[in-house]
Amino acid sequence: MAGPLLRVGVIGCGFFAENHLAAWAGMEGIVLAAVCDLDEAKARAAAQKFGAAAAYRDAAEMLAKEQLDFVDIVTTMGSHAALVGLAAQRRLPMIVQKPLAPTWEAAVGIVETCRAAGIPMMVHENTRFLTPVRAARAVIDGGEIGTPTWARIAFRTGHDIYGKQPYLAKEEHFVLLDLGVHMLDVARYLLGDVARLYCQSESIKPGIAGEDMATTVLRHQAGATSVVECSYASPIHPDPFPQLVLQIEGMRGSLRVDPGYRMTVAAEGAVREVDVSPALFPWSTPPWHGTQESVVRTQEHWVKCLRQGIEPETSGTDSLKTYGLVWGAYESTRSGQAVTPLDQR
Ligand code: NAD
Ligand code: 89Y
Repeated sequence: MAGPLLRVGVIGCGFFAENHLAAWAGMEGIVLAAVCDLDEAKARAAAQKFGAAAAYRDAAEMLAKEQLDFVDIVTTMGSHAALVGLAAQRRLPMIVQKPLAPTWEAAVGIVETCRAAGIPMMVHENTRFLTPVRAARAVIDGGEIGTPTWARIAFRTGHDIYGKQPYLAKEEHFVLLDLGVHMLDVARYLLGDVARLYCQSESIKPGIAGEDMATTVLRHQAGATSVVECSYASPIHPDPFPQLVLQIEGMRGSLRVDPGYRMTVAAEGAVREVDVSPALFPWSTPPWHGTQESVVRTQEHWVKCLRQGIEPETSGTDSLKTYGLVWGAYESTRSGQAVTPLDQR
């Protein structure tokens, strides 16, 4: 551990927080000081399971009573602005789960609140921290496939995501905001920022409020084109959930990440296969192990940046570029036109 112990308070002890809590509990240099959930039984169960000393049902009370170094907000997006406001009043650094907010304006407001308070803030955008995504970026950075010209970034599934996350069925802005935010961030991470985008989306599953399939075409500032596919309505077999698929073509070669954590790199007549399997922890629960490892890597990145006083990769400011794509995609779907990302206007 490089530095003093850091005390974290976690707000939200639902489905996905289990991964955050397991990651904090196992991380050197971190004390899981307190947990909080509106549902007190969930907070108490989480405190007991992950060894937090205190459990609260009111976030304001937790922040008032505990001596925390930072806060981890793992609630759904509708509560983020209020909780960020509470932490910012106490000038507490914070990491906040995606989606940051239900609207573009609210996302900008959250980032501005943190900027005005002068506190570090990072969006918990874990997909770019997946082992296969980091491996693909390392191949690009190494120059093996040359300058990227085209990419496909796809997450298509028919898995019943509504079982664990029933709130998703009610979101009017659905797959682009829930999943698109991950995939669009990966597109930015691998190919750089975006000049223009075009999107088409559909609502396929009966009874849901929002779109569950979206195809977005991005023109990156460096000249590459990418196709970002998001679908929760794909009756495919075998279903790769929750794995993404990547194909990146460059001036000298290409790479593919296929389900099963296999990366194939083809360049200048040679082909090599790389195992890009995630690490397993004692608490990993396949098929979620890839996502779970990315949660650990995301939280490690946040702690490293906090300790060193450097801006995280997915700081609030940086993340607005991703949310500018998400809300640009919604605008494009409505208008039928290609648009510039919202943050560039
Ligand atoms: P959930 O509904 O299971 O849990 C959220 C919890 O927050 C609930 O227990 C609720 O009582 C609590 N809560 C809400 N408002 C609160 C408040 N003001 N104070 C204290 N507690 C409060 O939701 P979930 O499925 O765990 O999702 C949480 C977030 O994680 C969502 O934004 C979701 O998109 C995200 N998520 C991310 C990934 C990923 O891969 N990054 C995967 C799944 C979910
Ligand atoms: O909510 C989604 C996310 O963030 O990544 C995949 C997902 O968990 C759907 O289950």
